[in-house]
Parts: sequence; structure tokens; C-alpha cells
Amino acid sequence: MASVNGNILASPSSDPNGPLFYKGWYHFFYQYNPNAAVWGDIVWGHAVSKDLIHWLYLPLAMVPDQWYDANGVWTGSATFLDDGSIVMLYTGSTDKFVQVQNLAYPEDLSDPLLLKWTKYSGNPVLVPPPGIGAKDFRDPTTAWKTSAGKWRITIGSKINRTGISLVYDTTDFKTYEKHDTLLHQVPNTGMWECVDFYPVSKTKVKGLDTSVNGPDVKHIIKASMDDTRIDHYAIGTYYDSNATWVPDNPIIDVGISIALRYDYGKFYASKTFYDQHKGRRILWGWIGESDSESADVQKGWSSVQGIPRTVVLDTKTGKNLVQWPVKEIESLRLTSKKFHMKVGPGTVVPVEVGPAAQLDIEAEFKIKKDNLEVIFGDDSVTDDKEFSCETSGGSTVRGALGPFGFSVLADQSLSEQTPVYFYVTKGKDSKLKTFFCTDTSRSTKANDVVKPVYGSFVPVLKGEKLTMRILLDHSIVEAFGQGGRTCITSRVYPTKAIYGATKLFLFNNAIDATVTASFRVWQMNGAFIRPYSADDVDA
Ligand code: DQQ
Repeated sequence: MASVNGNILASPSSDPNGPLFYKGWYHFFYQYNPNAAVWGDIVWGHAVSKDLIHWLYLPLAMVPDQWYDANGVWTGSATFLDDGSIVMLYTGSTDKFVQVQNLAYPEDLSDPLLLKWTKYSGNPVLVPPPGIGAKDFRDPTTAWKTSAGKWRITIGSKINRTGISLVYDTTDFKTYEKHDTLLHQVPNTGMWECVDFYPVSKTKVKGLDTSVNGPDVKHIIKASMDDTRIDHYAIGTYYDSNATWVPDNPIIDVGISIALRYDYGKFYASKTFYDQHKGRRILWGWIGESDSESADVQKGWSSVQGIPRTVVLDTKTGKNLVQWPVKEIESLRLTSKKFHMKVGPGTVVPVEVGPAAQLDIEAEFKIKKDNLEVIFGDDSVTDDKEFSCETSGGSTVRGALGPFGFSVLADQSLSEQTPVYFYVTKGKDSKLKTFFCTDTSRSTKANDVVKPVYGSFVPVLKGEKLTMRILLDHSIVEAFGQGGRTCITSRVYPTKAIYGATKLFLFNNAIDATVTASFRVWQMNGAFIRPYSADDVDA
């Protein structure tokens, strides 16, 4: 176990499960194998935090000790009932490897740590319905209220190659009525894991509790695509009366390859919850490793959890979500320095911040071409199929107006570096389009590591400057473009650019444009992440 900026390291952890806030503590449960650094023997790990940043491990919450979860206590979600009590629904892989849904609840609601969990004696509460494969029925969502006052949940599955989301209503979480219709389905997307379904406000920058509905509300469906390991989301309208959801734009429906993603890097099996304490919706994603399974076995752990992010609909575009690291991460900020630098075409300059392995960077950029300021417009809110970060060749390939940005986790000679950058193109229609990318191809001298170029289109509206934020923590690069409209998380493993030898550079690889960057860089403290002790009672 290591202690780094706000990231929980376990051995190995994967999907976030049942996050919730209760009696002063944030609770985080997670898929966890206590016996090896590879997937298997899955139990629910449990940790608590007062601030989402510093974490205390508690004893395992649930382990496979019943026939209906003998092969794993898999992913699930929490629901607060009207009286303030909590129910947890989770998938069990039975002694015969059938995926069923089970009910559990805290043994003692007066315990703020929710240490003990009771599995309902009538489990399983749901088995795969006719027509659904025994191994294609998993990951129940948090329940929301119907207009008739019942609770409703959705569960991911597939029929042939069509990814689907089944719907059930219940009043007591013990017996359920299945809807004949589906919440949603998309052909050729395969199994939908870890479906998430929640409302977002069309007008206000605030989170909504899961049962909120009305004219000012849109609904998000997120599904984790088992085939591609991508978390895709789509924005649409939910119809309470027939328990269905219709996407705003079917071209970018959930799971379609050009559909929106929470994150264009490593980010999977994510889950949101409504934080009633601060009135926000928080998104959590599992960030896996980019090296091999044998490397994980050797180091004895794998995977981290990302810094929790607030998530809202982008009220300016209405076409994408906006994600931002929770405000509490700022409590790890130490000293900072402000910079204002002009970089001409083809320039790389060191940024003197001292050791650069744990940083928070907030930057804005202006580009000038032929002495004319480049103006972005609303019409840039379309994708440009002519450019793609993934296939562009990375940050060394020069264009008229980009790439430019930061080379992070770099050594002095730049033999190792991970550039995080903007690339502005003129589309077929000669309108400007902006892309936000992270190039991990030169991030390490190590072999046995997958080193892609990640990224995507990022909407930039008229009058906006280009902005990015980067959170760095040794092997973790969490990048947020344009206030969090496009996000990229990567895992990189420098061999020379480590600890005190880690440097930060600003670069402009454009052929034709001068870039002015105004930015602030904070040194970041590590968070404490350790087992809970009795002294923490009054923490
Ligand atoms: N992980 C869990 C499943 C889920 C998958 C098993 C997604 O419930 O579908 O560990 O990573």
C-alpha cells in the first residue's frame, strides 16, 4: 500500500461500489482481491474518509460466504430509503457461476462506520430472467423513485450483440416486477457492465439526487463496455411512465465508438453518487495499470482509484458533461508559482518548479497566428473526423496551430516525457476545431508497457481561452481540458523522471503560431491512506 495524492491504492482494486455519505463519513467500497494482484476471489473492500482525499481502510465489508455469492461479491450500488436507512444491491456469482442480485444492509445504522453488513436471508432477490444468459446479468444501479412512489433500478445485460439495460420496480427491495420494455438498448455494443443512470440539471451547475425529475432535467446513461473497456455516456430524456430513455443524438448513443466518454484514457467501471452533504454528484473511476499482469504480480498490487470528480451537464453547450476534481483536493496544495510565458513555434522551455512528480497545474493559453488572434466559435462543437489524437502520431507531429501544452513527468534530457496538449485544426468547413490529447508513447524506457496517444475533440466556445488542468502523482496523469469537457487519465511509468529528477516543460510544436501561456503550478502533498485506528474516531 502506498500513500499518494488522494488516490486509493489497494492490491488490486477495481470497480467502485456503493459510494455514499453517512453520518460525517464518505464511504467507498470497491472490488478487491485480498489474495493476489490479479482479478479473482472478489470481495468488497471498504474505506472511509472525511474529505474524499485522506482515506482509512476498514475491515472487508462483504466476502463470498453464501452459495449465491460463492464465486464473488461483485459490483453493486447503495440507495437511501425515505427513513434514512440504507440498502445495498450487489451481484453475486453463485456456486454455479450464475449472476444473481442480492440485498444487503448495515447491521447497525447507529454506527457511522457501517462496519457490519447483513445479507438478506431471502437472497438472491433476482435471477437472470428468461432470454438472458446466466453470465450476462450484473451490476444493479442505485434505485430512483417512480411517479407512482415505487423504487426503480436498472441492470446491464446483452441479447446477442445488443447491449441492454433491464428495468425492475420494487417497493421493498425483496420482490421485483420486471418491465417488458428496456430502459435502453444499442445494437452491436456487447455486454453493458456497471450501468449508471442519473439526472442532471439543464440550467443549474449543481448535482441532483437520483430521483429528481422534471422539465429542467436531462438524464445520463453510462455503460461500461465489456468489449472495449470504455465508459461511454449519452445525454437524453427519461420517460417515467414507460420506464424508457431516449438519446438526444442517436448518432452518439451509448457504446457507439464515436459516443462520448467520461475519460479518453484509462477509466473504467465508474459510478456516481449524490453527495447530500454538499449537494453535488460525484463520479469515481477505476484506473488500471498500463503495464503487464506479471509486473503487477511482481510489485504485489495493481490499480488505483481516480480523484473523485464532480459531474454536471455543461449548461453552455448542453451537449456534454463537465467533470472537475473535487474542491477538497486543493487541501493538498503546498507552495505555488505563477508563470506567464510566450513560446514561439518549435520551442520547448523548462518550467522551474523544482521536483515535478506531484503537481497541480492550472493553465490558460492564447494563440496568435500571423499576428491575428485565433477566435473559436460555437460551431466548433462538432467532431472533426480528419484528426484524431489516437492516430495522429502524437505530439511530435507538427501542424499550423499545434500541438502545444506541457511535457510532464519528464527527465532533464526529455528522453522520457508525457506531453499533454491542445491541437487546433481547421476542419473541412474551415472552422477551427480543438483536440485535447495525452501522448504516452515516450513516457518510459520500460518495455512491456502499453503507450497510446489518448484524447479527443474538446468544445471551445466563442470568446473562450483554451484551458487545461493537470494533476500529477508519480505514475498518474489526470488531465482536464476546457474546464473538464474532455478528460484524459493515463498511467505512465518513467524510469529516469522519478522523484526529485522529475521536470516540467512547456512546449509549442506548432509551425505557424505563437502561444502565450499563463499558468500556476502547485507542489502537492501526499494524502494519508492507511488502516483505520481507534484514534480516528474523532478525526
Ligand atoms: N467487475 C465486476 C462485475 C463488473 C465488472 C466483477 C466490471 O460485477 O461487471 O469484479 O469491471
